[in-house]
Amino acid sequence: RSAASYIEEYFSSGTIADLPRDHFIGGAWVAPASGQTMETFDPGKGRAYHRFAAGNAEDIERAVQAAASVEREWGQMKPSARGAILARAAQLIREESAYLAVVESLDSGKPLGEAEGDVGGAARAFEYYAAAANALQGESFPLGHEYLGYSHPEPVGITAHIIPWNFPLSTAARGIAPALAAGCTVVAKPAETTPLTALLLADILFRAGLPAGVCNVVTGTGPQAGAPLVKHRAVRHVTFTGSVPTGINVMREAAENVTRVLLELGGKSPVVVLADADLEAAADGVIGAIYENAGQICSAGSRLVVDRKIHAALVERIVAKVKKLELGHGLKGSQFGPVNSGLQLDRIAGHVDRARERGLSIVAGGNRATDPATGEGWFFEPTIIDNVPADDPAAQEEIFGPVLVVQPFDDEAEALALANGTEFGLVAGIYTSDFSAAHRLARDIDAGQVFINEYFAGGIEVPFGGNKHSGFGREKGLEAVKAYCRIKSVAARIG
Ligand code: TXE
Repeated sequence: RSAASYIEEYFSSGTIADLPRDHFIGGAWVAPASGQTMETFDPGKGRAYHRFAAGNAEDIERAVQAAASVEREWGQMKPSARGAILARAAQLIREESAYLAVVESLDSGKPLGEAEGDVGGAARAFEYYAAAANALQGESFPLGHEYLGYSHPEPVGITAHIIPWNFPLSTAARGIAPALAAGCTVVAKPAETTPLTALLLADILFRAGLPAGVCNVVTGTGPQAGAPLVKHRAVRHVTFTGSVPTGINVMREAAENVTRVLLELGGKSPVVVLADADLEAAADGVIGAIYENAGQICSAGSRLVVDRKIHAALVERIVAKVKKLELGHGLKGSQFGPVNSGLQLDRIAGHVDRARERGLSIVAGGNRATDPATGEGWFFEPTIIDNVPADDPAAQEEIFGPVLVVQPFDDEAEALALANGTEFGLVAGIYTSDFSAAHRLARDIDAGQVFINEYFAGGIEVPFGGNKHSGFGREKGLEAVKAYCRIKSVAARIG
Protein backbone atom coordinates (compact mmCIF):
# COMPACT_ATOMS: atom_id res chain seq x y z
CA ARG A 1 0.00 0.00 0.00
CA SER A 2 1.11 3.54 -0.67
CA ALA A 3 1.64 6.24 1.95
CA ALA A 4 -1.28 8.13 0.36
CA SER A 5 -3.69 5.27 1.06
CA TYR A 6 -2.72 5.09 4.76
CA ILE A 7 -3.04 8.88 5.01
CA GLU A 8 -6.46 8.78 3.38
CA GLU A 9 -7.50 6.02 5.81
CA TYR A 10 -6.30 8.09 8.77
CA PHE A 11 -8.11 11.27 7.80
CA SER A 12 -11.33 9.46 6.94
CA SER A 13 -11.51 7.13 9.96
CA GLY A 14 -9.44 8.96 12.60
CA THR A 15 -7.01 6.05 12.95
CA ILE A 16 -5.22 3.35 10.96
CA ALA A 17 -6.45 -0.24 11.25
CA ASP A 18 -4.30 -2.93 12.86
CA LEU A 19 -1.74 -0.68 14.55
CA PRO A 20 0.12 -2.65 17.23
CA ARG A 21 -1.46 -2.62 20.71
CA ASP A 22 0.47 -5.17 22.74
CA HIS A 23 4.06 -5.70 23.80
CA PHE A 24 6.28 -7.73 21.49
CA ILE A 25 7.83 -10.44 23.67
CA GLY A 26 9.33 -13.79 22.67
CA GLY A 27 8.31 -13.38 19.03
CA ALA A 28 4.62 -12.75 19.80
CA TRP A 29 2.18 -9.95 20.65
CA VAL A 30 1.62 -10.15 24.40
CA ALA A 31 -1.15 -8.29 26.26
CA PRO A 32 -0.05 -6.19 29.25
CA ALA A 33 0.06 -8.12 32.53
CA SER A 34 -2.04 -5.44 34.25
CA GLY A 35 -4.59 -5.35 31.41
CA GLN A 36 -4.10 -1.57 31.33
CA THR A 37 -3.64 0.54 28.22
CA MET A 38 -2.78 4.15 27.50
CA GLU A 39 -3.42 6.60 24.65
CA THR A 40 -1.13 7.81 21.92
CA PHE A 41 -1.84 11.20 20.37
CA ASP A 42 -1.62 12.82 16.96
CA PRO A 43 0.33 16.03 17.76
CA GLY A 44 -0.99 17.65 14.55
CA LYS A 45 -4.51 17.51 15.98
CA GLY A 46 -3.76 17.26 19.70
CA ARG A 47 -6.11 14.26 19.84
CA ALA A 48 -5.73 10.60 20.80
CA TYR A 49 -6.01 8.08 17.95
CA HIS A 50 -4.94 4.75 19.41
CA ARG A 51 -4.43 2.79 22.64
CA PHE A 52 -1.42 0.66 23.53
CA ALA A 53 -0.15 -1.49 26.40
CA ALA A 54 0.82 0.23 29.66
CA GLY A 55 3.69 -2.03 30.72
CA ASN A 56 4.98 -2.65 34.23
CA ALA A 57 7.64 -4.67 36.05
CA GLU A 58 5.83 -7.93 35.30
CA ASP A 59 5.94 -7.29 31.54
CA ILE A 60 9.62 -6.35 31.84
CA GLU A 61 10.27 -9.59 33.71
CA ARG A 62 8.67 -11.59 30.89
CA ALA A 63 10.69 -9.74 28.26
CA VAL A 64 13.97 -10.20 30.13
CA GLN A 65 13.19 -13.91 30.59
CA ALA A 66 12.54 -14.20 26.85
CA ALA A 67 15.84 -12.46 26.10
CA ALA A 68 17.68 -14.68 28.60
CA SER A 69 16.27 -17.86 27.09
CA VAL A 70 17.99 -17.21 23.73
CA GLU A 71 21.07 -15.35 24.93
CA ARG A 72 23.37 -18.32 24.33
CA GLU A 73 21.84 -19.35 21.00
CA TRP A 74 22.08 -15.84 19.54
CA GLY A 75 25.47 -15.02 21.04
CA GLN A 76 26.99 -18.22 19.70
CA MET A 77 25.50 -17.98 16.22
CA LYS A 78 28.06 -17.48 13.48
CA PRO A 79 28.43 -13.68 13.07
CA SER A 80 27.82 -13.90 9.32
CA ALA A 81 24.49 -15.64 10.03
CA ARG A 82 23.52 -12.84 12.41
CA GLY A 83 24.54 -10.35 9.72
CA ALA A 84 22.35 -12.06 7.13
CA ILE A 85 19.29 -11.62 9.36
CA LEU A 86 20.07 -7.95 9.91
CA ALA A 87 20.49 -7.45 6.16
CA ARG A 88 17.10 -9.07 5.55
CA ALA A 89 15.58 -6.74 8.17
CA ALA A 90 17.04 -3.73 6.31
CA GLN A 91 15.34 -5.00 3.16
CA LEU A 92 11.97 -5.42 4.93
CA ILE A 93 12.22 -1.92 6.44
CA ARG A 94 12.67 -0.56 2.91
CA GLU A 95 9.78 -2.65 1.54
CA GLU A 96 7.48 -1.47 4.33
CA SER A 97 8.80 2.09 4.45
CA ALA A 98 5.51 3.76 3.42
CA TYR A 99 3.66 2.32 6.41
CA LEU A 100 6.54 2.92 8.83
CA ALA A 101 6.92 6.54 7.72
CA VAL A 102 3.20 7.32 8.03
CA VAL A 103 3.03 5.79 11.52
CA GLU A 104 6.22 7.60 12.57
CA SER A 105 4.89 10.92 11.30
CA LEU A 106 1.54 10.41 13.02
CA ASP A 107 3.00 9.35 16.37
CA SER A 108 5.74 12.01 16.54
CA GLY A 109 4.13 14.84 14.55
CA LYS A 110 7.10 15.30 12.23
CA PRO A 111 6.52 16.02 8.50
CA LEU A 112 6.18 12.84 6.44
CA GLY A 113 9.26 13.70 4.36
CA GLU A 114 11.39 13.79 7.52
CA ALA A 115 9.85 10.51 8.73
CA GLU A 116 10.72 8.93 5.37
CA GLY A 117 14.31 10.04 5.91
CA ASP A 118 14.30 8.45 9.37
CA VAL A 119 12.98 5.14 7.99
CA GLY A 120 15.75 5.18 5.37
CA GLY A 121 18.22 5.84 8.19
CA ALA A 122 16.88 2.87 10.16
CA ALA A 123 17.27 0.58 7.13
CA ARG A 124 20.79 1.91 6.63
CA ALA A 125 21.66 1.13 10.29
CA PHE A 126 20.69 -2.54 9.84
CA GLU A 127 22.55 -2.73 6.52
CA TYR A 128 25.69 -1.21 8.05
CA TYR A 129 25.70 -3.37 11.20
CA ALA A 130 24.89 -6.47 9.11
CA ALA A 131 28.28 -5.93 7.51
CA ALA A 132 29.90 -4.99 10.84
CA ALA A 133 28.84 -8.35 12.33
CA ASN A 134 31.31 -9.97 9.95
CA ALA A 135 34.13 -7.66 10.95
CA LEU A 136 34.21 -8.38 14.69
CA GLN A 137 37.61 -9.73 15.57
CA GLY A 138 40.17 -9.86 18.34
CA GLU A 139 43.92 -9.36 18.58
CA SER A 140 46.99 -11.40 19.37
CA PHE A 141 49.60 -10.26 21.89
CA PRO A 142 53.42 -10.41 21.64
CA LEU A 143 54.23 -12.68 24.59
CA GLY A 144 57.15 -14.41 22.88
CA HIS A 145 57.83 -17.74 21.25
CA GLU A 146 56.64 -19.92 24.14
CA TYR A 147 53.31 -18.25 24.67
CA LEU A 148 50.12 -17.66 22.79
CA GLY A 149 48.13 -14.56 23.70
CA TYR A 150 44.93 -13.56 22.00
CA SER A 151 41.61 -11.86 22.59
CA HIS A 152 38.17 -12.01 21.10
CA PRO A 153 35.02 -9.94 21.57
CA GLU A 154 32.11 -11.54 23.42
CA PRO A 155 28.55 -10.13 23.51
CA VAL A 156 27.88 -8.40 26.85
CA GLY A 157 24.51 -10.17 27.21
CA ILE A 158 21.03 -8.73 27.62
CA THR A 159 20.88 -5.06 26.64
CA ALA A 160 18.23 -2.47 27.57
CA HIS A 161 17.34 0.37 25.21
CA ILE A 162 15.43 3.39 26.54
CA ILE A 163 14.22 5.32 23.52
CA PRO A 164 13.05 8.95 23.27
CA TRP A 165 10.18 10.42 21.28
CA ASN A 166 12.00 12.71 18.87
CA PHE A 167 13.44 9.98 16.59
CA PRO A 168 11.57 6.88 17.80
CA LEU A 169 12.47 4.52 14.96
CA SER A 170 15.94 5.69 14.03
CA THR A 171 17.12 5.91 17.66
CA ALA A 172 15.78 2.39 18.26
CA ALA A 173 17.57 1.16 15.14
CA ARG A 174 20.91 2.79 15.89
CA GLY A 175 21.01 1.04 19.28
CA ILE A 176 19.38 -2.29 18.48
CA ALA A 177 21.28 -3.00 15.23
CA PRO A 178 24.82 -2.89 16.71
CA ALA A 179 23.65 -4.76 19.83
CA LEU A 180 22.28 -7.58 17.67
CA ALA A 181 25.37 -7.54 15.45
CA ALA A 182 27.52 -8.05 18.55
CA GLY A 183 25.39 -11.05 19.57
CA CYS A 184 23.44 -9.36 22.37
CA THR A 185 19.75 -9.78 23.07
CA VAL A 186 17.49 -6.75 23.46
CA VAL A 187 14.66 -5.39 25.55
CA ALA A 188 13.59 -1.94 24.34
CA LYS A 189 11.26 0.57 26.01
CA PRO A 190 10.08 3.28 23.62
CA ALA A 191 8.88 6.68 24.85
CA GLU A 192 5.27 6.78 26.05
CA THR A 193 4.22 9.30 23.38
CA THR A 194 5.74 7.36 20.45
CA PRO A 195 5.45 3.62 21.09
CA LEU A 196 4.44 2.28 17.68
CA THR A 197 7.42 2.10 15.33
CA ALA A 198 9.64 0.28 17.84
CA LEU A 199 6.94 -2.40 18.04
CA LEU A 200 6.77 -2.57 14.24
CA LEU A 201 10.56 -2.87 14.12
CA ALA A 202 10.57 -5.83 16.54
CA ASP A 203 7.98 -7.56 14.36
CA ILE A 204 10.03 -6.90 11.21
CA LEU A 205 13.16 -8.33 12.85
CA PHE A 206 11.23 -11.45 13.79
CA ARG A 207 9.92 -11.84 10.24
CA ALA A 208 13.48 -11.33 8.96
CA GLY A 209 14.48 -14.49 10.83
CA LEU A 210 15.56 -13.22 14.24
CA PRO A 211 14.93 -16.03 16.75
CA ALA A 212 11.95 -15.40 19.05
CA GLY A 213 13.04 -13.56 22.20
CA VAL A 214 16.18 -11.94 20.79
CA CYS A 215 14.46 -8.54 20.41
CA ASN A 216 11.57 -7.61 22.71
CA VAL A 217 9.68 -4.34 23.10
CA VAL A 218 7.71 -3.35 26.19
CA THR A 219 5.73 -0.10 26.04
CA GLY A 220 4.69 2.15 28.90
CA THR A 221 5.90 5.05 31.00
CA GLY A 222 9.43 5.69 32.24
CA PRO A 223 8.71 5.03 35.92
CA GLN A 224 6.41 2.00 35.34
CA ALA A 225 8.26 0.20 32.52
CA GLY A 226 11.63 1.96 32.01
CA ALA A 227 12.80 1.91 35.63
CA PRO A 228 12.29 -1.85 36.24
CA LEU A 229 14.17 -2.56 33.00
CA VAL A 230 17.16 -0.41 33.94
CA LYS A 231 17.25 -1.96 37.42
CA HIS A 232 16.88 -5.57 36.26
CA ARG A 233 19.80 -7.64 37.50
CA ALA A 234 20.06 -9.70 34.30
CA VAL A 235 20.55 -6.59 32.13
CA ARG A 236 24.22 -5.96 31.28
CA HIS A 237 24.09 -2.73 29.29
CA VAL A 238 21.70 0.23 29.16
CA THR A 239 21.56 2.52 26.13
CA PHE A 240 19.69 5.65 27.15
CA THR A 241 18.73 8.68 25.05
CA GLY A 242 16.79 11.41 26.81
CA SER A 243 17.04 14.22 29.33
CA VAL A 244 19.97 14.93 31.67
CA PRO A 245 18.01 14.39 34.92
CA THR A 246 16.57 11.05 33.75
CA GLY A 247 20.00 10.03 32.41
CA ILE A 248 21.58 10.72 35.80
CA ASN A 249 18.84 8.65 37.42
CA VAL A 250 19.39 5.78 34.99
CA MET A 251 23.15 5.85 35.65
CA ARG A 252 22.54 5.77 39.41
CA GLU A 253 20.12 2.83 39.15
CA ALA A 254 22.45 0.95 36.78
CA ALA A 255 25.36 1.48 39.18
CA GLU A 256 23.55 -0.61 41.82
CA ASN A 257 23.99 -3.61 39.55
CA VAL A 258 27.34 -2.51 38.02
CA THR A 259 25.59 -2.31 34.65
CA ARG A 260 27.27 -0.46 31.76
CA VAL A 261 25.51 2.67 30.50
CA LEU A 262 25.73 4.68 27.32
CA LEU A 263 24.10 8.08 27.80
CA GLU A 264 23.04 10.42 25.00
CA LEU A 265 21.59 13.44 26.75
CA GLY A 266 21.07 16.29 24.36
CA GLY A 267 22.79 19.61 23.98
CA LYS A 268 22.88 23.28 23.16
CA SER A 269 24.97 23.00 20.06
CA PRO A 270 26.57 26.02 18.37
CA VAL A 271 26.67 26.80 14.66
CA VAL A 272 29.72 29.04 14.30
CA VAL A 273 29.61 31.22 11.18
CA LEU A 274 32.77 33.15 10.30
CA ALA A 275 32.71 36.33 8.21
CA ASP A 276 34.07 34.59 5.08
CA ALA A 277 31.33 31.91 5.02
CA ASP A 278 28.96 31.35 2.10
CA LEU A 279 25.98 33.16 3.67
CA GLU A 280 23.34 31.35 1.66
CA ALA A 281 24.73 27.92 2.61
CA ALA A 282 25.05 29.03 6.23
CA ALA A 283 21.46 30.35 6.31
CA ASP A 284 20.10 27.09 4.90
CA GLY A 285 22.32 25.10 7.25
CA VAL A 286 21.06 27.00 10.30
CA ILE A 287 17.42 26.56 9.24
CA GLY A 288 17.86 22.79 8.88
CA ALA A 289 19.85 22.65 12.12
CA ILE A 290 17.12 24.19 14.28
CA TYR A 291 13.79 23.81 12.48
CA GLU A 292 13.96 20.21 11.32
CA ASN A 293 11.67 18.14 13.60
CA ALA A 294 10.57 21.49 15.08
CA GLY A 295 13.92 21.72 16.86
CA GLN A 296 13.36 18.54 18.88
CA ILE A 297 16.76 17.10 18.09
CA CYS A 298 19.45 16.40 20.64
CA SER A 299 22.03 17.64 18.13
CA ALA A 300 19.97 20.65 16.95
CA GLY A 301 22.05 23.72 16.13
CA SER A 302 20.23 25.87 18.65
CA ARG A 303 22.82 28.66 18.95
CA LEU A 304 23.97 30.75 16.00
CA VAL A 305 27.42 32.04 16.97
CA VAL A 306 28.11 34.60 14.27
CA ASP A 307 30.80 37.15 13.40
CA ARG A 308 29.41 40.60 14.17
CA LYS A 309 30.46 41.78 10.67
CA ILE A 310 27.85 39.55 9.03
CA HIS A 311 25.44 39.23 11.96
CA ALA A 312 22.70 41.55 10.64
CA ALA A 313 22.92 40.25 7.06
CA LEU A 314 22.77 36.59 8.09
CA VAL A 315 19.94 37.00 10.60
CA GLU A 316 17.94 38.97 8.01
CA ARG A 317 18.42 36.17 5.48
CA ILE A 318 17.39 33.49 8.01
CA VAL A 319 14.30 35.46 9.11
CA ALA A 320 13.19 35.81 5.46
CA LYS A 321 13.51 32.05 4.93
CA VAL A 322 11.77 31.22 8.22
CA LYS A 323 8.74 33.26 7.18
CA LYS A 324 8.34 30.96 4.17
CA LEU A 325 8.29 27.71 6.17
CA GLU A 326 4.88 26.10 5.68
CA LEU A 327 3.45 25.05 9.01
CA GLY A 328 0.91 22.22 9.08
CA HIS A 329 -0.03 18.66 9.95
CA GLY A 330 2.87 16.27 9.31
CA LEU A 331 0.79 14.09 6.98
CA LYS A 332 -0.37 17.00 4.83
CA GLY A 333 2.90 17.82 3.08
CA SER A 334 3.94 20.61 5.46
CA GLN A 335 7.60 21.57 5.96
CA PHE A 336 7.22 22.39 9.63
CA GLY A 337 5.19 20.21 11.96
CA PRO A 338 3.87 20.33 15.51
CA VAL A 339 5.91 19.51 18.60
CA ASN A 340 5.44 16.07 20.07
CA SER A 341 3.18 16.78 23.05
CA GLY A 342 1.18 19.40 24.87
CA LEU A 343 3.73 19.09 27.69
CA GLN A 344 6.63 19.81 25.34
CA LEU A 345 4.71 22.77 23.87
CA ASP A 346 4.25 24.21 27.38
CA ARG A 347 7.96 23.72 28.14
CA ILE A 348 9.00 25.55 24.95
CA ALA A 349 6.49 28.37 25.44
CA GLY A 350 7.72 28.74 29.04
CA HIS A 351 11.34 29.21 27.88
CA VAL A 352 10.31 31.83 25.32
CA ASP A 353 7.95 33.67 27.69
CA ARG A 354 10.69 33.94 30.28
CA ALA A 355 13.14 35.22 27.62
CA ARG A 356 10.56 37.86 26.66
CA GLU A 357 10.13 38.85 30.31
CA ARG A 358 13.90 39.28 30.60
CA GLY A 359 13.68 41.78 27.76
CA LEU A 360 15.37 39.70 25.05
CA SER A 361 14.72 40.59 21.43
CA ILE A 362 12.49 38.08 19.61
CA VAL A 363 12.95 38.80 15.91
CA ALA A 364 10.86 35.92 14.51
CA GLY A 365 7.99 33.81 15.87
CA GLY A 366 7.76 33.51 19.63
CA ASN A 367 4.20 32.19 19.94
CA ARG A 368 2.13 29.04 20.12
CA ALA A 369 0.34 28.22 16.89
CA THR A 370 -2.11 25.77 15.32
CA ASP A 371 -2.51 24.06 11.95
CA PRO A 372 -3.85 26.91 9.74
CA ALA A 373 -6.16 24.41 7.98
CA THR A 374 -7.92 23.17 11.13
CA GLY A 375 -7.01 25.41 14.07
CA GLU A 376 -5.79 22.28 15.89
CA GLY A 377 -2.49 20.85 17.05
CA TRP A 378 0.51 21.56 19.28
CA PHE A 379 2.57 23.98 17.21
CA PHE A 380 5.16 26.57 18.16
CA GLU A 381 6.28 29.15 15.61
CA PRO A 382 9.84 28.99 14.31
CA THR A 383 11.48 31.48 16.66
CA ILE A 384 14.69 33.54 16.69
CA ILE A 385 15.98 35.39 19.76
CA ASP A 386 18.74 37.85 18.84
CA ASN A 387 21.73 39.18 20.80
CA VAL A 388 21.47 36.71 23.65
CA PRO A 389 24.12 37.17 26.40
CA ALA A 390 26.33 34.13 27.00
CA ASP A 391 25.06 33.56 30.54
CA ASP A 392 21.36 34.02 29.77
CA PRO A 393 19.23 30.90 30.37
CA ALA A 394 18.10 31.04 26.72
CA ALA A 395 21.75 30.49 25.71
CA GLN A 396 22.38 27.87 28.39
CA GLU A 397 19.30 25.63 28.69
CA GLU A 398 18.19 23.04 26.17
CA ILE A 399 14.81 24.30 24.92
CA PHE A 400 14.18 21.31 22.64
CA GLY A 401 11.94 23.26 20.30
CA PRO A 402 12.16 25.53 17.25
CA VAL A 403 14.01 28.33 19.04
CA LEU A 404 17.30 29.71 17.69
CA VAL A 405 19.35 32.03 19.87
CA VAL A 406 21.88 34.33 18.22
CA GLN A 407 25.23 35.18 19.83
CA PRO A 408 27.48 37.62 17.91
CA PHE A 409 31.28 37.60 18.41
CA ASP A 410 34.20 39.87 17.52
CA ASP A 411 37.09 37.44 17.09
CA GLU A 412 37.85 33.73 16.87
CA ALA A 413 38.78 33.47 20.56
CA GLU A 414 35.38 34.84 21.53
CA ALA A 415 33.66 32.51 19.05
CA LEU A 416 35.38 29.56 20.71
CA ALA A 417 34.54 30.76 24.22
CA LEU A 418 30.86 31.11 23.24
CA ALA A 419 30.83 27.74 21.45
CA ASN A 420 32.25 26.01 24.53
CA GLY A 421 30.38 28.12 27.04
CA THR A 422 27.61 25.72 28.09
CA GLU A 423 27.50 22.56 30.17
CA PHE A 424 26.77 20.55 27.01
CA GLY A 425 29.16 19.22 24.34
CA LEU A 426 27.30 17.13 21.79
CA VAL A 427 27.94 18.53 18.30
CA ALA A 428 28.95 21.79 16.61
CA GLY A 429 28.69 23.28 13.14
CA ILE A 430 31.25 25.56 11.48
CA TYR A 431 30.71 27.62 8.33
CA THR A 432 33.78 29.26 6.78
CA SER A 433 35.90 29.14 3.64
CA ASP A 434 39.11 29.27 5.71
CA PHE A 435 40.40 25.69 5.89
CA SER A 436 42.75 26.33 8.80
CA ALA A 437 40.21 28.29 10.85
CA ALA A 438 37.66 25.48 10.31
CA HIS A 439 40.07 22.85 11.59
CA ARG A 440 41.36 25.01 14.45
CA LEU A 441 37.78 25.37 15.67
CA ALA A 442 37.04 21.68 15.06
CA ARG A 443 40.09 20.85 17.17
CA ASP A 444 39.22 23.22 20.01
CA ILE A 445 35.45 22.90 20.26
CA ASP A 446 34.48 20.59 23.10
CA ALA A 447 31.95 18.34 21.31
CA GLY A 448 31.69 14.73 20.24
CA GLN A 449 31.11 15.55 16.57
CA VAL A 450 31.82 18.60 14.38
CA PHE A 451 30.21 19.43 11.03
CA ILE A 452 32.05 21.73 8.61
CA ASN A 453 30.07 23.59 5.93
CA GLU A 454 27.11 21.19 6.17
CA TYR A 455 25.23 20.77 9.41
CA PHE A 456 24.34 17.08 10.01
CA ALA A 457 26.94 15.95 7.43
CA GLY A 458 27.77 12.27 7.91
CA GLY A 459 25.77 9.11 8.41
CA ILE A 460 25.65 5.85 10.32
CA GLU A 461 29.39 5.43 9.57
CA VAL A 462 30.38 8.35 11.82
CA PRO A 463 30.56 7.91 15.62
CA PHE A 464 28.17 10.15 17.54
CA GLY A 465 27.88 11.04 21.21
CA GLY A 466 28.49 13.72 23.76
CA ASN A 467 31.02 15.30 26.07
CA LYS A 468 30.28 16.95 29.44
CA HIS A 469 26.56 16.81 30.33
CA SER A 470 25.68 15.58 26.84
CA GLY A 471 26.70 12.15 28.10
CA PHE A 472 29.31 9.58 27.18
CA GLY A 473 29.83 6.58 24.96
CA ARG A 474 29.55 6.63 21.20
CA GLU A 475 26.73 5.37 19.01
CA LYS A 476 26.95 4.83 15.25
CA GLY A 477 30.09 3.74 13.42
CA LEU A 478 32.10 0.69 14.46
CA GLU A 479 32.48 2.33 17.88
CA ALA A 480 28.86 1.44 18.63
CA VAL A 481 29.47 -2.30 18.28
CA LYS A 482 32.29 -2.08 20.81
CA ALA A 483 29.78 -0.85 23.40
CA TYR A 484 27.99 -4.20 23.16
CA CYS A 485 31.14 -6.34 23.33
CA ARG A 486 33.45 -7.23 26.16
CA ILE A 487 36.96 -8.46 25.48
CA LYS A 488 37.99 -11.94 26.62
CA SER A 489 41.77 -12.34 26.59
CA VAL A 490 43.62 -15.62 26.82
CA ALA A 491 47.31 -16.19 27.56
CA ALA A 492 48.77 -19.69 27.30
CA ARG A 493 52.19 -21.20 27.82
CA ILE A 494 52.62 -23.56 24.90
CA GLY A 495 56.29 -24.38 25.35
O1 TXE B 1 12.65 12.98 28.73
P1 TXE B 1 13.00 11.68 29.57
P2 TXE B 1 11.25 13.69 28.39
C1 TXE B 1 15.22 16.29 26.61
C2 TXE B 1 14.55 17.53 26.07
C3 TXE B 1 13.17 17.42 26.61
C4 TXE B 1 13.44 16.82 27.97
C5 TXE B 1 12.30 16.07 28.63
O2 TXE B 1 15.21 18.67 26.58
O3 TXE B 1 12.54 18.68 26.73
O4 TXE B 1 14.47 15.90 27.74
O5 TXE B 1 11.78 15.06 27.78
C6 TXE B 1 12.21 7.14 29.72
N1 TXE B 1 13.83 4.96 34.10
N2 TXE B 1 15.24 15.18 25.67
O6 TXE B 1 10.51 13.99 29.66
O7 TXE B 1 12.26 11.65 30.86
C7 TXE B 1 11.00 7.75 29.06
O8 TXE B 1 9.88 6.90 29.21
C8 TXE B 1 13.97 4.55 32.82
C9 TXE B 1 16.45 15.06 24.91
O9 TXE B 1 10.54 12.91 27.38
O10 TXE B 1 14.48 11.65 29.65
C10 TXE B 1 11.50 7.89 27.64
O11 TXE B 1 11.44 6.61 27.00
N3 TXE B 1 13.48 5.24 31.77
C11 TXE B 1 16.47 13.88 24.09
C12 TXE B 1 12.96 8.30 27.83
O12 TXE B 1 13.30 7.87 29.15
C13 TXE B 1 12.84 6.39 32.00
C14 TXE B 1 15.29 13.14 23.72
C15 TXE B 1 13.23 9.79 27.72
O13 TXE B 1 12.46 10.48 28.66
C16 TXE B 1 12.67 6.88 33.33
C17 TXE B 1 14.17 13.34 24.60
C18 TXE B 1 13.20 6.11 34.39
N4 TXE B 1 13.11 6.51 35.67
C19 TXE B 1 14.17 14.36 25.51
N5 TXE B 1 12.00 8.05 33.25
C20 TXE B 1 17.69 13.59 23.30
N6 TXE B 1 18.84 13.43 23.95
O14 TXE B 1 17.61 13.46 22.10
C21 TXE B 1 11.76 8.30 31.94
N7 TXE B 1 12.25 7.29 31.19
